[in-house]
Amino acid sequence: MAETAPLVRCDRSGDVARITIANPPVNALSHAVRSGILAAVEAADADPEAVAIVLRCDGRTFVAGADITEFDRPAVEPVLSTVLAAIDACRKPVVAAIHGTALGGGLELALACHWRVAVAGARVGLPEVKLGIIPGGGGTQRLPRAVGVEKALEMITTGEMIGAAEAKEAGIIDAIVDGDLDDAAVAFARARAADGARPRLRDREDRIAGARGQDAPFAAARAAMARRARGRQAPEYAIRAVQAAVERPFDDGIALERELCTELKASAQSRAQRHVFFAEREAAKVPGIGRDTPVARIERAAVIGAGTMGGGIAMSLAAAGIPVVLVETGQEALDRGLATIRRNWEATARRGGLGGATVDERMARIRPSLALADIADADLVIEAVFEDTGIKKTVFAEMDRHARPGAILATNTSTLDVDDIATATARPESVVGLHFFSPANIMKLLEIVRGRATSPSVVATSLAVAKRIGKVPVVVGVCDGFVGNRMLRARGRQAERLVMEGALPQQVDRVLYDFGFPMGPYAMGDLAGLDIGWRIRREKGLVSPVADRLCEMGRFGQKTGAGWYRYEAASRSPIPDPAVEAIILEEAARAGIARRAIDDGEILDRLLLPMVNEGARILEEGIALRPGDIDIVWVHGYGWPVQEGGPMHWADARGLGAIRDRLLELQHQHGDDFRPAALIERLAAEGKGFRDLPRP
Ligand code: T1G
Repeated sequence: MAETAPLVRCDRSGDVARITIANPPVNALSHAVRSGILAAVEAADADPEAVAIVLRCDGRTFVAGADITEFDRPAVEPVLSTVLAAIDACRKPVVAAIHGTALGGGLELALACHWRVAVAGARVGLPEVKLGIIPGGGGTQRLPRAVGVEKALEMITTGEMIGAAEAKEAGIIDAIVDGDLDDAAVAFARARAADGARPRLRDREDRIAGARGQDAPFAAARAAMARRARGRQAPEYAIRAVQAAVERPFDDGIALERELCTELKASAQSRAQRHVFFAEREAAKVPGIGRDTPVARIERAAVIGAGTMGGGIAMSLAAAGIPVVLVETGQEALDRGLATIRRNWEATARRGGLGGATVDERMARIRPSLALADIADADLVIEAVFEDTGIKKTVFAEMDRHARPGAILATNTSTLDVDDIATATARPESVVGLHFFSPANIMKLLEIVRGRATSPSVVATSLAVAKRIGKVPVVVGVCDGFVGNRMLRARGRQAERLVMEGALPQQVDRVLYDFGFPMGPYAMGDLAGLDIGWRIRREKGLVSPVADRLCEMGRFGQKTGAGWYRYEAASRSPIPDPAVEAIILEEAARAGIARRAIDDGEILDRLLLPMVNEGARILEEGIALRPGDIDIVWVHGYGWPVQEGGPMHWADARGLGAIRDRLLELQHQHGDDFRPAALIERLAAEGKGFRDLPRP
């Protein structure tokens, strides 16, 4: 059997010991790696020929953290803090040589070293809160001692990484090296051996002493997290751990940190967030799309339609460095689209979010045009015109005529039949749906809608483009509404029934807000504009009594100052409107409905269970490959709270037996909208969950 390469090895560069971690793909700190580092540190420290130690990694990155796959198992010694204590005890200077992303336990490993050097492109962070936990390897105790309390609180409670220059400025990185990192780290270590310095962050007090007895920085962090991470436990636990770093001796703080991290690791929120972490990555793995599937080079793109969606899509492409031709039919619409793009980037620039680029540099990547012929050089053409099949087919016929052979022709449709649109071209194998979510330059979800004829290469290229422009892709099949909007409609039907039967918009919205959504269906409708749904209903001959009356009154939502709610000048805060309640009462009476008080629990079940039910049918029909894909659609496309893991994970956590029983109850009370999907019946009967479905 082939000898497996050691996960950790130790060699010498002259009089400097080098410990190398080689655990692809991200050098995660598995038990074997931790054991290897411990042995290597002890050996190097005992080596009489070695005057210093460099800790480095093979591959594309320094250690990116603990091995998350080990979290569901009991911790096995040596745990990370045991390894870090051995580094603490080293008599020789230990230098961490950082490239790629030193994250979580990786940064904690580096912080336990005496010195840290990095290449300019390196990034560091403590992203544990994104997994529903807090740093468990001393990060909450050492980082404040390196960068001060405020910066440490910001980094730990947000989980965001920072670049090497910022990290040096803050006090994490001691030197940014040019040229070969290894050579530089060895030379740096040798120099430190000569000057005898062995600074340990655990011994430093200067950056935290000023915060002793102060509540302000912690109160400010709590206020920030109340807005940014509403309902999540981990940020609060992180603040407590950092507060302990200030108020308690180092080892007491370490003990509290470990206690809090261990508690969170076992929490439902962390299980949900770890599920989302892996589901995001799983969603990009599509059967039949492998490393050998050709991925086309996308060097130039074109977007047809400079409206809200087209403009946002053009921004996403341009921000990723892909030049875009933005095509409109009229100068006024084109100018309006460009002005909106510029305004958005100016706002981003004011927040320092353009990553060093200027607004003009970004705008220069978008070439406006009134001629569809200008898409001729594009490798990817994305249509974002009016949501009407006829119009889209006309545009696709023109795209087919002007686009170069081999170009991908994508539609941003949010519900329409991609297979039907593809019939307008002579190249259906090149047609795909790229369903962006508004605002397209912000929302991370991208539903890649695979038509019957869509080629594997077009799917593979769409996945690559999604990653390149910072989107989270989910490949879905063709049906009305694909995955997200099809489930949203199921929820919307119940929201409307609940308001007719006795609830009010503000109660329905509050129930979902309290569950963790950024807003409920009524506030969301007012934000998006009620006229959109109204047009679709009229085209399909559908009626929504209250919503139709609001639209007939010109109440389209925020853009008209009133919709389901009213809005005072320049405010976006929804204000319940008695006029709307009066309309609801009238329409309920007209429909012969005896209204009743409806409790929050029934509202939540009647909103979320039909979504789970529809999700089960989507899986039965093969429109989604896995339940985790559906979870990713809802977390990244509709604001499902990440600490609840997505609708299918949430249903599994509640138990499909209980879900089935509740659906049957609701079916008995409210009709066949709640008839359990066959898949739920089967899994519940087998005592299983969606997570037990075979992986595609
Ligand atoms: N553990 C296990 N597997 C991991 C992993 C990890 N920490 N990080 C990545 N992977 C897998 C991932 O599932 C994928 O697998 C492959 O590596 C490539 O990842 C003690 C307790 C480092 C920025 O949260 O943010 O340390 O799909 O596709 O886009 O206090 O991975 O190939 O089978 O994401 O180049 C803290 C999580 C852990 C970092 C690279 N660390 N990782 O992104 O590749 S908790 C994190 C990332 C902790 C300590 C605590 C990213 C990345 P597969 P990828 P990428």
